Amino acid sequence: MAAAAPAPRAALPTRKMAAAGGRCWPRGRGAVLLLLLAAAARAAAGGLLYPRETPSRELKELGGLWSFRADFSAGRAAGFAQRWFQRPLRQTGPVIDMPVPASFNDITQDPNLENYIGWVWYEKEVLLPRRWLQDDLNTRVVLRFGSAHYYSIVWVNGVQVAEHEGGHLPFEADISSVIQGSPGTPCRITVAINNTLTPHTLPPGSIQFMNDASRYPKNYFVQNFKFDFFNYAGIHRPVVVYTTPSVYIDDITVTTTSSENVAMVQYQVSVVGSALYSLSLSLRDQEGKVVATGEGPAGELKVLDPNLWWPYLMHENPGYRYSLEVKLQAQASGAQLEDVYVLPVGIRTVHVTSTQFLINGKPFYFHGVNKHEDADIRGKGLDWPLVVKDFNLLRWLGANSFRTSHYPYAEEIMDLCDAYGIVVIDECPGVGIKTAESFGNKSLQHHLAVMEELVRRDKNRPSVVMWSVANEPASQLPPAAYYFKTVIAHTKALDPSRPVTFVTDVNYALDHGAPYVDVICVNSYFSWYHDPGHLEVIPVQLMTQFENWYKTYQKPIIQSEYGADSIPGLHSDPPLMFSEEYQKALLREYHSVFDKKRKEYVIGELIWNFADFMTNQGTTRVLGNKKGIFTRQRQPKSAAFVLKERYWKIANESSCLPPITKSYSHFL
Ligand code: BDP
Repeated sequence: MAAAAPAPRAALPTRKMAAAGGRCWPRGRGAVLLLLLAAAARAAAGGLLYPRETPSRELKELGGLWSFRADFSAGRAAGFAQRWFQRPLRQTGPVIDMPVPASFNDITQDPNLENYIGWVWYEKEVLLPRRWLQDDLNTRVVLRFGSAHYYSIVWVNGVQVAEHEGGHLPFEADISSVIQGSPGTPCRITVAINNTLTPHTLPPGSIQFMNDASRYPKNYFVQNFKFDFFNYAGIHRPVVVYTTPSVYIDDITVTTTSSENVAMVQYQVSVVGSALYSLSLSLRDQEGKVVATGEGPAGELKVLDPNLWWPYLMHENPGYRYSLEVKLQAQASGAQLEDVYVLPVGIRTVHVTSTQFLINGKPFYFHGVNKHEDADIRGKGLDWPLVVKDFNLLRWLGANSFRTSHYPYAEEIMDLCDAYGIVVIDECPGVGIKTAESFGNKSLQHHLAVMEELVRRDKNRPSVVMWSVANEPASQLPPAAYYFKTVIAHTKALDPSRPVTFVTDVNYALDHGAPYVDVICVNSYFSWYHDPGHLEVIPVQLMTQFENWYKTYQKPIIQSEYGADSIPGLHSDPPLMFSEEYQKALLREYHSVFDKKRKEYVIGELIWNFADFMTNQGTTRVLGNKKGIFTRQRQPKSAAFVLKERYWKIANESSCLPPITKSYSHFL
């Protein structure tokens, strides 16, 4: 991009700098290390329950139009120098309307905003209910962001309340003391967001200055990264303000086991605000009947004849969830307080053997997709019509699973996976880790913190059956051994109940991370990136791939990516690359090998990709990546029908419910 201004040489502010109004930029290693330590500390602290309305909690959504201003100044730092957070944004200069949630990139006709790198500013003035604002020490008011890309600083009425590194995951701030005593006056929320990537962010990236004046304009710079999707930025997920009592349920952790006709739900509840409290729990089935009760911050609930949580197509009633109502009674400042939180709970088990993936003791075969959060205009912003359309397409296709390639998806999407029984491999934003620098200690510390945030967010979700800590890292580099050993051990310590993997495209004999995973997830693009046009190489190359991996590790294998680009409407027989026929033929060649190997140790196949998606511009990308079996507008290409036929066939073969298509006919 041609920048009128020098690029943000050091784009991430330290906490101190932000508190001081952001006048200085961190320079050396120390500043970033401090930042990472702070991130680690933040990630470890407290719970982050999804905000829900309950008898004790109120909620206000802040979606809609926000004021927006990108800082095009030299160094991108005018907003901090002029303290834009201290007054209404419109008084600092021209603002435009920006929808939230949405990426800002595709909303205007301005190519400089589409490709903008640096700080952008968002602002919303909100009238909060009077009862939240009275000087009432017993109400806590919390401002929560579902996600913002990538580095965020938040002020309320000019006072900094939050700072968060990383997109794709939620963060929140207690704003009670900042808003008290001003009923009737709108409260001003200002957010500064920076989308610059560094070698130590997830995903990693770097700013490159093009100093050759004979080839580039003055102050020209680009952002480099090694991942294949457009680097959308902005406030991508819902922003809400919600209340709790001042003594509140901070976190709940639930794990489940089951045998024969009995299930156990182990729970742990943490409370903040007082040591003088009592907790009672009741578990209700979908008819509202209480099936088990408990007391105190930790314990076990016994459920007789449980309705297990089953994946889609494995049971006639998939995605069964109980409701765990947690009730807190506490004393605070002489008052009796009550907090209530209701958590959906699915009872299911997950086990991995050397050849199988078992859900509730039954072999589970992943026949699914890889997705992206991506669509026209809204970019990566959460969009309900798109979300529901995608789930309808998934179920039409007969897909029972997806991987959240290559970052955690919105909580609202995860809720639907839980509800519909769509099984999830939950991936963190560890994509494009390709340089030795990104395997260093700074990056490692940050990766650990991100895994903490992800596990904290999704640990109670029955749909999540495995964590993926990265996609296609340079795991052939020697430092990858210690790096993945550490990240995987840390993830297992955070959550001993789920297997952990990362997705590799490195040769089985060179991969330093594979010894630490529970399931081998391997990507390959035979007859596409390798031997392009030669479909006949697939059977031998794919067979060799599987046998080598299995011989080396004796662990079950998922083909976590395979596919081919196709331009919808482009036809060729015999099949040539980029035609719909070639995409279909390539899939079929892969399928014939899967069919042999799934009788042995191959436990899944995930197509790349569910839908076409936007990428950086490049000579191999035609308005984005076209490996979707659906277009970006969610219309099926011919390959979608090939997969649909296959997935329903596999489901029928492996289901305990003959004939399964009958029970699910409404999706066909
Ligand atoms: C794989 C990556 C994925 C890409 C895909 C492709 O994991 O993110 O989009 O290749 O090139 O290597 O289509």
